[in-house]
Amino acid sequence: MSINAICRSIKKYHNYLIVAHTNPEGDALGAELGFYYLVKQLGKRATIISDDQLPYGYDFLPGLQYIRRLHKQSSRIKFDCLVVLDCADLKRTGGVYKLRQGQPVLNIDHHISNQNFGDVNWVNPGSSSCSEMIYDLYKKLHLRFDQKSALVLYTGMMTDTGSFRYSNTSSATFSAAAELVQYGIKVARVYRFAYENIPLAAVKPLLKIQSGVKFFAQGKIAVFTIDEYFPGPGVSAIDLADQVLNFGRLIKGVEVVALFKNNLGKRSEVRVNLRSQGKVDVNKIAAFFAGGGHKTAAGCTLAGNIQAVRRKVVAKICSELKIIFRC
Ligand SMILES: [Mn+2]
Repeated sequence: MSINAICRSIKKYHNYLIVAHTNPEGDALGAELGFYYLVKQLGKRATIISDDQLPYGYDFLPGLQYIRRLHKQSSRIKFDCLVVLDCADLKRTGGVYKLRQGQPVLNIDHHISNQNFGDVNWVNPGSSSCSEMIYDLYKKLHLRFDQKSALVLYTGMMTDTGSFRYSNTSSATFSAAAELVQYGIKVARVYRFAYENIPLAAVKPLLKIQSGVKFFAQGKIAVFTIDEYFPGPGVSAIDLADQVLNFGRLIKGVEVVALFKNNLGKRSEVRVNLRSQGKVDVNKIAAFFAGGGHKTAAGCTLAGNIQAVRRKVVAKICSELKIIFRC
């Protein structure tokens, strides 16, 4: 199915419940708010809901206050259509998908591992970000941008492309960004807000995580761990994941970066984030452990203690590297 089927659905329904994945980042927030402004422009109703706290650094996004946190009363929210954004499967919404009582699901996503769980699915792994797909929807529906919608979509595209430098950045991404920038976006400011924003309280924990780096496969794998001593006061593990992963990518010769962290609240669960410089398909590795994502950025969640999970996942990455590099 395609963008046309999504457009037909958008014309049909009037009250949307919008959700993206837990551990939300720029693209999840950008796509949610972008879709929210889109349906508002059509004179329809919408609620955005998240089963997670918002990450720091995105306070500049207009409309964040519309994102409600999932709680017991959420079951009273009325909607006639559930829109799931930037999620490869329904479980990535946390508990939000359980609010559904037979309403149709629109699935809009750019993860290659998407399970096509929706009643209408539009999955485009060639798109840089879910936010870029929402941009395409505006164009297809002949809607106009304003400063708010432009800013949230630009931010989503910028963060999922690592500021327009990862391999998912296409000429279409640049065209979309070029158009959005015309709506008064201060690119240097947005970059600063999104990237140069490490809270003082996070600096020492971050340095500790970085100095705990371990290398495997002659330096081709860099492994970081966030465990006992973290999260520190006022800082959550989600907040630092991106900074740690980006640091790993800066190291010469590293092909795969892996970050292991105890899942918030659930000590027996470990969240694994994987990044590849392009040669290794980390989506394949994550899928082996029932996760998914993209070729160069993926994740999975495993039960067990952090050392045991780390051993298992690193062994799998090593075996993939052996096939590619014949080492
Ligand atoms: Mn995304």
